[in-house]
Amino acid sequence: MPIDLRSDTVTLPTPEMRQAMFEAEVGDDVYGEDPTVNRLEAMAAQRMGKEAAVLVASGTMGNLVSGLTHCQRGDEAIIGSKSHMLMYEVASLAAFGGVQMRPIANDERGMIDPDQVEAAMRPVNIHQPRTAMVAVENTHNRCSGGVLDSEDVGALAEAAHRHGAKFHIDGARIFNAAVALGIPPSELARPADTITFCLSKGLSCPVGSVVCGSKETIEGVRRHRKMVGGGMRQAGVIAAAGIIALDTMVDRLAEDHENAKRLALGLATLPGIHLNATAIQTNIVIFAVKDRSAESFVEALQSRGVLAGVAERGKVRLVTHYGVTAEDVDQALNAVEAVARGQARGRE
Ligand code: TLP
Repeated sequence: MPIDLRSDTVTLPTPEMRQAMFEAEVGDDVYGEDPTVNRLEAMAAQRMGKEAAVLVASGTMGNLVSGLTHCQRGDEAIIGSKSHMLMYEVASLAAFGGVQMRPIANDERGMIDPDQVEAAMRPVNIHQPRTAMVAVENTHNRCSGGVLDSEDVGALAEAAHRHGAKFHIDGARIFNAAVALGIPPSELARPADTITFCLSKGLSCPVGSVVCGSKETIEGVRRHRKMVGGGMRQAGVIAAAGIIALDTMVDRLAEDHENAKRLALGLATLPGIHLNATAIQTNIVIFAVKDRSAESFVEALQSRGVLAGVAERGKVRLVTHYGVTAEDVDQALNAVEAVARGQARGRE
């Protein structure tokens, strides 16, 4: 079996999840009659300190239906230049919502500068779109799992709200951020009008994400979920795994963070590999390779039993998760070393 470090999306459900899915009490969720979905949504809202929540098929759908709820056609949304919403969601909010996406540079940690957000806010002017939403990502995927703290999100929310825009958090990995900071996720979600988090990544569920917000906002999100075909029926089989995830899989994310740190510190000692290992706070490690493409590096790793991903040009991504042990990390480091040294000798 290869060591699969491509993503935490490859995690498999735990035996307890499978059992809970098998036994789940279900009903038609579009009628609001699935007791297991209702339970998960109540739990999720409570964890995020919000009034309400709605289960969606994926993180991508959660971000889309949140954006559709906050923005009208012809509006503008301010987002990070390296954000998942900009890079990897097939321009869904532009395509389906007619929303113009306005990127602002993410720093190394995934933060965007609140002053730059302020400066990008549109004045009321007949020539210009309305700034309807500011969205940030926490943790930040393309910024090596970087974490925003309560002060960061507070400052961005304030900038948005001062100008009448809504504040959305793509919290696909918000539990990783909360565990890294040692605070409840509700503290990070507090200033957000909507927050999406994924059950299907480090929390190891087979499918599902949740959008949380005020009762009124979530009614809008639920309506847009239906519009994009995301109204599911006996979705309790999905929600059952989500309940187990929230109960049993959050605290253990600290292990993934330790493994990522171990991996990063090991990588930093290898020739031809560049990263700031001390900056790794959560479960995503991105490193640059010199004098060869990230694609060929990933291919060479694969032949040595390690699956990795390409983060961007010249950069390789490794993600630790529930299916990866400390021994796997050491083995992966050996494989990377062999590829890196082969590369240094021009042989791999
Ligand atoms: N990220 C995936 C890929 O799409 C890149 C991964 O392997 O990391 N927000 C963030 C920050 C994400 O990292 C992802 C998925 C999503 C949203 C979308 O979630 P899904 O895959 O459930 O649509």
